[in-house]
Amino acid sequence: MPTSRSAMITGVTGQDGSYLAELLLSKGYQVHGMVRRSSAFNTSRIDHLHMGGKANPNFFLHYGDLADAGSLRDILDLAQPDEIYNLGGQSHVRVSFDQPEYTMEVNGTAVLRFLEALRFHLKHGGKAARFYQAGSSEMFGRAKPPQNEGTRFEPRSPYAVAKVAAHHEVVNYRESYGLFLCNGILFNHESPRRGENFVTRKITRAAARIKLGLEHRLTLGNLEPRRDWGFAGDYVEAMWRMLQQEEPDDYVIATGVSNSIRGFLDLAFATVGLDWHEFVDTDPRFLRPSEVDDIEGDASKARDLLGWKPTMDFASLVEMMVEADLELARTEIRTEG
Ligand code: NAP
Ligand code: G4F
Repeated sequence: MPTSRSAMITGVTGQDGSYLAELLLSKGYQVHGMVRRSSAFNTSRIDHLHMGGKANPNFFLHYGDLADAGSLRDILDLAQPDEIYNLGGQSHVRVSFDQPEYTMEVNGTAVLRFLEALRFHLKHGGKAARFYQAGSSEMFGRAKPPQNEGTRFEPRSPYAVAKVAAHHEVVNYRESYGLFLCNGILFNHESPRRGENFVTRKITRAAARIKLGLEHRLTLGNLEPRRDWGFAGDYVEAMWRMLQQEEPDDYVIATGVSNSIRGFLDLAFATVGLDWHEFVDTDPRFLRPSEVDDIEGDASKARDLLGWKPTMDFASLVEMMVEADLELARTEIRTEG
């Protein structure tokens, strides 16, 4: 049985999971990450925590899947977590139109499955755990900005519909059973660890590779939507703060500043001294059947109650991501001789 505080993270192999694992380990937690089985290695974002000479003795990985109740129950039983962060899911909005049923399964129904597993765990003498649910600004859909905790959800994708379902499941279980359950409503957050098929990373990676001659063109979809982009490292701090409060609640986490895809392109290509208009094509295959045009969050509740505010502005975020992708491209060139 663990003696220090223990946390369970689903989605530990993802962008947010990797930053959160680092944060919790730095605070002395024992961290139990759930990893889904894949035919190829899927742990590159966390290998520095569990492999080689620098492996952290407080970091444990367990096979499991949000579609599999038994694995959830087993990990709860083994880890006896004080805190649970449910970050796992099908996180790509465009893909949710291609896989709507699967998206509802792992982003919506799985949250109910997890909450039931938690109730089972408690009924059978398991430790009471606080629970964080990874909600999204996509839930606001076409609601007018700025959006806050009181804004109506108007979801525009199977992804967002599933996240809205999960949000209400968490509120319902909190009210019905008195459990410590929180919804984070997080606006877009990015980093050098962002998946390569999200628009920010797609752009920073292409800008770097075009600059170094590894690629020549970048093809995107709609360049008009506006997003409120922050740094993922800041956002996992907010998740942790939510679970340290006296009472469970729901919080919007955002920077309060929005930019368009065009604005992101301007800064990313300027960082490498290029004009994006010369390199970018658009293709309808990257369009969505319905789009979220404009989101910008009002995180004043988080600022007032959690003492949280973002540390990185938009320009620094873009520059950091481009610099990281330049370094990766240079390594690729060196490796290939
Ligand atoms: P991400 O990088 O795509 O990571 C998603 C994680 O979920 C990965 O570890 C993935 O495993 C895992 N996963 C997928 N399907 C699973 C399943 N069936 N069972 C167990 N694990 C599964 O996403 P992220 O950006 O870190 O986001 C974390 C969470 O926050 C997601 O739920 C996302 O929807 C939500 N969110 C993200 C943002 C954002 O801007 N980043 C904003 C609001 C909300 P593999 O590595 O094996 O694929
Ligand atoms: O980078 P995106 O795919 O992120 P999106 O759809 O805003 O979702 C992300 O943030 C959400 C928080 O609000 C999370 F809940 C979700 O899990 C995910 O992390 O697209 C951003 C915008 C969209 O308007 C999209 O239409 O960029 C536009 N876009 C234009 N060209 C593109 C592309 N998006 C992608 N992925 N690829 C393109 O080529």
